[in-house]
This record gives sequence, C-alpha cells and structure tokens, in this order.
Amino acid sequence: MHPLVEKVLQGEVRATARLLRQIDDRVGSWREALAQLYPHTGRAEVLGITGNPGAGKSTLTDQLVASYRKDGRRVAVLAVDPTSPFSGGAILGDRIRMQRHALDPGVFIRSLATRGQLGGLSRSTADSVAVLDAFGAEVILVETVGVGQDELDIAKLAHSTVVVMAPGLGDDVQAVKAGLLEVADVFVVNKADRDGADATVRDLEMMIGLGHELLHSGAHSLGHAAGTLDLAREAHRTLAESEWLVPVVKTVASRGEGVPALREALAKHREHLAGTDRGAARRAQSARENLRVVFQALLLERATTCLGEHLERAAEAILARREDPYTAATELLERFLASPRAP
Ligand SMILES: Nc1nc2c(ncn2[C@@H]2O[C@H](COP(=O)(O)OP(=O)(O)O)[C@@H](O)[C@H]2O)c(=O)[nH]1
Ligand SMILES: [Mg+2]
Repeated sequence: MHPLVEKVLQGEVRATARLLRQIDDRVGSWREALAQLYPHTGRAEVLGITGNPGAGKSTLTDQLVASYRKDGRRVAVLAVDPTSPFSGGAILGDRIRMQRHALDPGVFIRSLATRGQLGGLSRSTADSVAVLDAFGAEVILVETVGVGQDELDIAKLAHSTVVVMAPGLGDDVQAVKAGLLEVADVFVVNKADRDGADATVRDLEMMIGLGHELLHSGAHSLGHAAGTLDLAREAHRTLAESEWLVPVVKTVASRGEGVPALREALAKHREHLAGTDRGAARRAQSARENLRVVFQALLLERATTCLGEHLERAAEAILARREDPYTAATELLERFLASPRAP
C-alpha cells in the first residue's frame, strides 16, 4: 500500500496535506494513492460556494464551518483560486479569515493553486475532494471564484451549489453571468446589511418565478427579448431539469446572520436529491464528467509526448498558411494512431 494511504484513511492531517500537495503539483506517486483511496470515497457531502470576487464567499464559508462544527461534523475547506496562478496556492486573506478554526482538529483547510495545466483546476479539485472524503471529512466546502469555467466544473462536482451575490458590487441580477445563475441550487444575497439587498432578492425571486411561469405556460417559444427574459429562460431550464424551486437566502456573513436559514435550504436540497432520482442522476453525470475530463487530459498528454516535434512543424505549416488547422490536426491524429505503440 502507498505509504500515505493508510494514514489518510486514519484521518491523519499531515499525511493528507502532503498527498494534497502532491496532487496539486502532480508529483510523487499520487495516482497510485488515489487509486487505493477511491473505494473509500463517496460518503462526504460536497458543497460548492461560488460567486463574484468580494461577494463574501470566504466569510460565509467560515461561518458554515463554525455551524457544521457546532453539530460535531468534520469539515474540510478547499479554496480554489484560479485568479492567482503565481500565489503558490496560499490565499493569505482566506487563511487569516479562517484562523479561528486553525487549532480545531475537526477542520481541515487547504488552498489549491492551479498551475495552468489542461483541465488542471477541475482535475486537482476533484482529486482533492476524493482525498478529503477518504480522510473522513463529512462536509467538504469548495470555494471557487465564479469567473470563467470553474463554477460550471464545481457544479458538476458538488452535491449542492451555493451562488453568493452582494448588492452594490454590480452584482445585481442582470450583471451576474448567466452561467453562474444556471448552476445555483441555492442563492445567497450576502451583505444584507447594505442598501439594495432587498432589491436583489426581489429580482432573483422574480427571475425564478418567471422561469416557473414560463415552464407552465410554454411561453419559452417567445422571441428574443430583454436580458430578463434570457435569465428567466435559464431559471426555467434549471427548473425544468430539477423541479427544484431555487430558494433565495439573505445573509450578513460577517455577523453570521442567515446562516441557519442557509443550512436549512441546503438540507432541503439534499432531501430533494435523495427523495427523487435527481440525486442519482447527478452522481452519474458527475462520474461521466470526471471520466471525460481525465480521459481528455491523458489522451492529449500521450499524444503530445508521442508527436513531439511534429506538433511544432504543424504549427509552422499553419503559420505559413500551407495548411489549415483542421488538416494539420487530422494529420497529427493519424500519425498518433499509426504510431507503433501509442505510448
Ligand atoms: N458589510 C458586509 N461586509 C461583508 C459581509 N460579508 C463579507 N463582507 C466583507 O466583504 C469583503 C469580501 O469578503 P470575502 O469573504 O473575502 O469575499 P470573497 O472574495 O467572495 O471570498 C471582506 O472585507 C468581508 O469582511 C457582509 O455580510 N456584510
Ligand atoms: Mg474568497
């Protein structure tokens, strides 16, 4: 057995931290370790916390940690920060914010750096979640910044996804990316101590309600109208897929207000998943997605190694306009497939 595996399974913090570092850096025999840990995973509740920078995700995560700890549950936090590839993974602010949990053996906090490899972030995140699951974390909170692709990836990984918004950040409903709205199982309007929170809640509820109406009136065949309708359409699609009416919870994360209501909304969503076949469907989808991401990355790695200098030559041919990218790529693929032993 891999030297770290037994220790991770026994819930040893240092061994777990070491393995997570190896996974993040893609060094050491992490693949072997992951293979041995995998049968021991699947027990943790995985929650995604996403939203624009500054919305209060870390503050809220910290409050959720405290809340779960009160129930005596073992908690892990994975902070994913793709916006700072040079940070080496230390999100200093988050570390300081979470300091009050630093001495609690029931809390494990880890920042993930993405080093820019293909599918790197989602691969490392999924692998790290598996390790923390095997380690014995009962709840795993994954904080991701809702820019780019990551919120979509986290929604595929998490059992429930919380989208955090804040008034006055340009975070009103129209400004938030449709992709973010689409992945929400629960909306949080944080910074409810500020002006505009109620308006944001109203906008969200209207959007969700509109989606509901569209679902029942079949009005989605209406032509392209204002942005609101687009958003409603997103909500409508989410609703049609899950029959889950996304709740909107108001919080003041800095004071812990609204956290019990958020816990309740999350518990309801969990029940919803368990009580319908949505939960199983979601897990199956997640397994397929996990495989797809890893398969794609491995295929590209192998092909790249195999093709070596041919890749550069193909790029030169495209640059010189001798070949179009499709022809060049097809030739590369043929060459890879014909290689004596696709390595
Ligand atoms: N007024 C107010 N400020 C908050 C609240 N929650 C968080 N903040 C502050 O907003 C800033 C950004 O919070 P942070 O949790 O780092 O946001 P993140 O980037 O989404 O993780 C920090 O200065 C927090 O102290 C809140 O409910 N009300
Ligand atoms: Mg943060």
